[in-house]
Amino acid sequence: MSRFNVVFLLAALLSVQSALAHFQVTYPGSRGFDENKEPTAPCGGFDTVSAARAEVPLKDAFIEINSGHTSYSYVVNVLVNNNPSTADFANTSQAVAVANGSRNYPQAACLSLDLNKNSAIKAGTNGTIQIIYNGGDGELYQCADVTFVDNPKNWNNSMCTNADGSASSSSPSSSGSSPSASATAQSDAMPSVHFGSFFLFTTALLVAFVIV
Ligand SMILES: [Cu+2]
Repeated sequence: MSRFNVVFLLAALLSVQSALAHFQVTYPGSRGFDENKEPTAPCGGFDTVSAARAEVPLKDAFIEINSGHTSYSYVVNVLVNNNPSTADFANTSQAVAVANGSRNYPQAACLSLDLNKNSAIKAGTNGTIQIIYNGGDGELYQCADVTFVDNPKNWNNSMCTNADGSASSSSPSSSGSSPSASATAQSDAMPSVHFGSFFLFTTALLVAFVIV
């Protein structure tokens, strides 16, 4: 194997690792996930509404994500619309924030939603939940197409967990203030490497040094 092939292979390995480390929506299901398209607004490269909608409760709703970054900020918007266009997502009278905050641990995180913040949300309305996530390598997007109801058929509260072991209550404070996650907010300016990629990068450099 030539030196250039080795270097190319290592570079390819690194970029795969980086892409896999963004974030995923684990509950309820995302409209679609492709790590390479995740930076594409408004829905990570998936512009067609899902045929199958998850039923989400009006009270104590949450989005569960799996984060590859150790430190990140997030905003969750809800649009009450059967089939929002890209322009609708950019319209702040339609895309209303129901959660925002930041976390300082990787993997599972439960993002509580305060659906009272969007007055268009009523029992029986269809909507799209947009998750905007920033782990330090730019904004990333995912969407979930849902129907809001009082008593969802298959909603599972036990899916709301936090990998740092912190309280996994899915209820936002009754005062309607920001979710408790904002209490842990820190500077997002902190340089953020992908989870595990620094180790891989170091190993790759050492291997390249030996082979070349
Ligand atoms: Cu990333």
